[in-house]
Amino acid sequence: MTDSERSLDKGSAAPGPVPQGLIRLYSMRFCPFAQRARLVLIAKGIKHEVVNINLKNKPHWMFEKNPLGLVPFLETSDGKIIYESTIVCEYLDDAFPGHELIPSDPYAKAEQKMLLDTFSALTPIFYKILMTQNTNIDATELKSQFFEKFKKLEEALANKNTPYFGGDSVSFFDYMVWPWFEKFSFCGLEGLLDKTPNVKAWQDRMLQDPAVKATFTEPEVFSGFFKLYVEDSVEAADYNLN
Ligand SMILES: N[C@@H](CCC(=O)N[C@@H](CS)C(=O)NCC(=O)O)C(=O)O
Repeated sequence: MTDSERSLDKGSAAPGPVPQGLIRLYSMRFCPFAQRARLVLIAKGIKHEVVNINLKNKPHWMFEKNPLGLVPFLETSDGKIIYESTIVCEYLDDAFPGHELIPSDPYAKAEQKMLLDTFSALTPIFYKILMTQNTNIDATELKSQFFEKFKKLEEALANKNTPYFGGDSVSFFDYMVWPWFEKFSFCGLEGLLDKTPNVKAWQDRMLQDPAVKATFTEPEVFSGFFKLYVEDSVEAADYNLN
C-alpha cells in the first residue's frame, strides 16, 4: 500500500496480474485526480497497491489498459479496468463496504453532483493561475475571476450550515475537491479563504482527516515537482524520492 515507489516509464514491463484481495491504482504522486482515488481508498480502508506512472515518458502498455493515457485508473484482480477519477471513486464507493461517501438519498446525491459541477467550473481558472507561478505574469485578474466562482462554495456551505459539504461527516464531494485546496498556498490563493469563513473552517477540519493527512504533499515538495514539470523533465514524477 505504498505510494513511494518510483514511477514506471517507457522502458518498463507491464506489471503482472493484480493479486487476489487487492485492487491496483495506477497513479502519479502529484496528480490531483489520482489523489482523489487515493483519498477514497484510504478513507474506506480498501486493500490496494499503487503503481506510479511517469507521465512525461509513458509506458506503451499504459494505453492497452487505459486508451486515454491518463491517470488515475484501477485494475482489479480479474482484469477489469476503471478510469476517470470521479468514475473510479464512485466505483470504489459502490464496490466496497465501509463508510459510504456518496449518499443514498437521491436529493443528497444530486446535491453532491451539482456541487461538483460548480467546482469543475473553477479548475480551468485554477490551472491558469498555477501556470503563472514562478513567472512575472500578474494573476490578479485571474484570481478575481476565480473568486467570483469560488464564492458559490462558501454560499453552499453557509446555507447547509454543516461542517462538511455533505453533512456531519466527510463525503464524496469533500474528497473530490480536496487535492486542489492543498495547492492553494502554492498558488497564492490562501488569502481568498479569509473572505470565505465557512470554507476556511472546512479546510481546517479536512486537514485533520486521516486520509487527507496520509496523502498530503507539502507545498515545498509540490513546488520542487512543479519546477521540473514545467521544464518537461522526465524526473518530475519521482521528485523527492530517494
Ligand atoms: N478527467 C481525468 C483527468 C486526469 C488527468 O488529467 N490526469 C493527468 C495527470 S494529473 C494525466 O494523466 N496527464 C497525462 C497526460 O495528459 O498525458 C480524470 O478525472 O481522471
